[in-house]
Amino acid sequence: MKKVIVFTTGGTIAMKYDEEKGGLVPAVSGEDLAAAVPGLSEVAEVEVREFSNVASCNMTPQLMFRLSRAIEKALDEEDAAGAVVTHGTDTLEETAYMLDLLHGSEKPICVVGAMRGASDTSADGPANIWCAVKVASSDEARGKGVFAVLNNTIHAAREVRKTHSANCATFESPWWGPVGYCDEDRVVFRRAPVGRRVFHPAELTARVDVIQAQSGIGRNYIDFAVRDGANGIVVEGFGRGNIPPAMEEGISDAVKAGVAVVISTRAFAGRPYESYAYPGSVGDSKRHGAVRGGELSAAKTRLKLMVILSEHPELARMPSDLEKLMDD
Ligand code: DAS
Repeated sequence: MKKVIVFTTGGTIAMKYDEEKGGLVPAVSGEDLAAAVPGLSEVAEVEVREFSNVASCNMTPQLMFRLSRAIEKALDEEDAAGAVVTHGTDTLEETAYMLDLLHGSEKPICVVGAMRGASDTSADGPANIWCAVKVASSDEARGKGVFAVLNNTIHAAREVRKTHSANCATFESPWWGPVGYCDEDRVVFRRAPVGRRVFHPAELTARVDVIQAQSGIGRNYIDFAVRDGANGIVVEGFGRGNIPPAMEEGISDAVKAGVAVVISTRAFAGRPYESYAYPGSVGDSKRHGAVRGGELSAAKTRLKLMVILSEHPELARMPSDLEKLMDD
């Protein structure tokens, strides 16, 4: 029987209703989480390692990086077939993507959460964990990177988004759809994530801020980020990546100060591009020193830029080389 190492980090999946506090709070240990899944021992030999027990709004890129280190070390153990991470759903897609950026081995990693607490009626945690362990121990998932596995569907870490604040079918991969599904007797992939790139920063040292373009805003948030010590800024533009023209001079000064500026899009899918030539267009931002990002959400563009600038800080001053890495 294959062995899967389950890292628990917290989230609703490990929460119960607290009468006194009037809401769900962290309450379930890693061991109890696994013990509550009927039939899990028939899927794989499961070893639980508690990493934390927090709501996922407490996760930071540094914690994600440390989690990645712990998982990669565990997966170096010869008898480990794969890993599962239990996680709050709010930032699940960020942790999954950070792990994916750093994951070079063939062994699958599945990040799993739940929309209902362990004490709620029809808690979805046990079924989700069962599927995640099944996928992590499957041959089908090998060599394909990191996944979010919930509601019987398998999503690529790079593509998945939380799309509903409460529904159990919240995770979707807008535009692309899931890569596969987990059934009672099998794991099925209908497509493979392509274009994964793995990075090897020694530490996560770069700080990157996200600034969302909103109608009528100017350069002040950009100026603040630069003054406050950001190494990179992701500007989440409209549609094709266009932004209010009043932000452009701020971008120019940020780039002159050695801060990398990457344009992403507020749109759910698609990539920014220099289709237009008016003030505030991506072409204009590039003339001011910015770099075009790719199809990633702003949150994931931020994580990728953090990882890249941590490994290659010199790229902040090499826009065309940085763009080749960011626009993929
Ligand atoms: N409690 C939230 C979190 O920790 C939501 C969840 O897990 O579903 O992210």
